[in-house]
Amino acid sequence: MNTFVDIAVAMSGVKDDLRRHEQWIRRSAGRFCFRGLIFGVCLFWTPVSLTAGQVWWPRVVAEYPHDAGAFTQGLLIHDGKMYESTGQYGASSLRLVDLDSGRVRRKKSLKAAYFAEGIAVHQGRIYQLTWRSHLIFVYDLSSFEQIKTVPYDGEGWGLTTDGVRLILSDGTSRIRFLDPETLTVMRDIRVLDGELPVERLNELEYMNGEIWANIWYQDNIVRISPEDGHVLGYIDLSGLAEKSKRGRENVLNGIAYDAAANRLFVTGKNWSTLYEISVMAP
Ligand SMILES: [Ca+2]
Repeated sequence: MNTFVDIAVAMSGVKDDLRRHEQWIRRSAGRFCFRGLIFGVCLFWTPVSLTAGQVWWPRVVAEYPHDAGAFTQGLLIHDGKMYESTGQYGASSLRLVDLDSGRVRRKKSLKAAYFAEGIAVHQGRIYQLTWRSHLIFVYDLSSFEQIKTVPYDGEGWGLTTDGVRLILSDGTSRIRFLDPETLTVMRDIRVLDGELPVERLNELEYMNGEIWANIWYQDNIVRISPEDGHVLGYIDLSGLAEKSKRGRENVLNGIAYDAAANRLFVTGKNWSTLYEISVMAP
């Protein structure tokens, strides 16, 4: 999600690294086998838990300018308008962004003490997480006037909504469902790929009955069942990331789905391009 080497990352340990490595091997094997099938050379092995059918690829529909100064931590579309939350201490903001030009139409800057994270819109209000301040800021959607501040436990990374509950990630494999009024936890799930937890879940988007999540330092989006947290599949966005990354921290982050128009957008931290994509199952 944010700065350079984080202590928590360093302490996540060999077990975590082994898990990620194993996940990578299995995913790579899945891609290899799928591509191999296309060329008629992968006839001998199919990975056990991540099949080729679970990895989707993007097709770029359109490209739009994106503020390369925006350290994107939250992205969404509501009533055809794009909203963005940017992070970093001293640079955190809530923005209304013109989709076509990338220009910022309205901006609320946060105090330097706060590192902004994910955002979600619910009933005329926009909710904005802070990384480690244990606070959610609630604003009027049209004016960005702050209505209230609500405490919550743990870190805040990604936020979205299924229309009833807020859905929150905190950098682990856990996703919490919160009551939008009280911010109390109604239920939670662990995101598992087979039996392996998927850690570092970051920016979120609820779409078509699924939760989609960026994974910090990965070029994949993971599709998650909101019912029990099992992984439904991945979208491989390594091609876009290779084009857009300018440094280690400029990772893929930001998913916005316009349900009314059935349009899907992705970007990354400090990327100069916002991509409208469609995804294709093999
Ligand atoms: Ca989002």
